[in-house]
Amino acid sequence: MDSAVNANPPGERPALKWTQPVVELAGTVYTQKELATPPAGVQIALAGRSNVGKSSLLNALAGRKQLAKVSGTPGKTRSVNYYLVHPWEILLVDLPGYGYAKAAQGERRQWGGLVQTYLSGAVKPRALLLLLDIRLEPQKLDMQMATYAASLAIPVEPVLTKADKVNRQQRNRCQKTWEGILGVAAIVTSSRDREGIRGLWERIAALSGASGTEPATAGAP
Ligand SMILES: Nc1nc2c(ncn2[C@@H]2O[C@H](COP(=O)(O)OP(=O)(O)O)[C@@H](O)[C@H]2O)c(=O)[nH]1
Ligand SMILES: [Mg+2]
Repeated sequence: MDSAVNANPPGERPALKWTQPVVELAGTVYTQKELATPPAGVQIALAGRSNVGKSSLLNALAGRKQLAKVSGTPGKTRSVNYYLVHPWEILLVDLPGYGYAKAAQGERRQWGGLVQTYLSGAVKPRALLLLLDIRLEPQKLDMQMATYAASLAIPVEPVLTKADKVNRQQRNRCQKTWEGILGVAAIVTSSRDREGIRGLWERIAALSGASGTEPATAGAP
């Protein structure tokens, strides 16, 4: 047999090259009514307490400074933002942050309505990235969020934020705690240092069924 026809013999796969996905804001919705007809397609949701660093993480993922607004005054965003990821054509769905102590009753009800409508809706996300501040012990609202997603059969992926703010020992302890609670290894990130950002993209790709890599073309750097 002519070996030349065997283009890709075992052990000689082409090297895989990472390409930074491009992220763009595809839409923002403020009401449950608008959420009732969600866009179709593969979706990965992000949730976390207000001020956990969700906007910063989205910006770090996108490699852009101002895709999502980083807030000095937490608790201001009461919307669901859809971010389209190229070239995988999946959506990152940014859910409003919870647990802002000064939020008015009506605001909390609106938050609950949006999150519940989205998560229990017709287009379920493949996974919920649950953002957790690496400096904090598990909070009641985080546990409730995780339990709620699990009750809807949505896999919960713990993503620890602000890793630059703790030492090795604190980081390990937080990782172990969440792995014990959720049974999944937590991804450690820092938007400031960009630690874990590529790893998070790879996790997102795996969860959504996108490969995240493409064969390196000859002569590519
Ligand atoms: N040191 C550090 N600060 C962060 C990091 N991520 C976010 N922050 C800060 O935490 C605050 C809240 O961030 P933001 O992204 O607006 O949080 P959000 O409310 O969850 O969207 C801001 O002051 C950010 O600068 C990080 O990785 N490291
Ligand atoms: Mg934000």
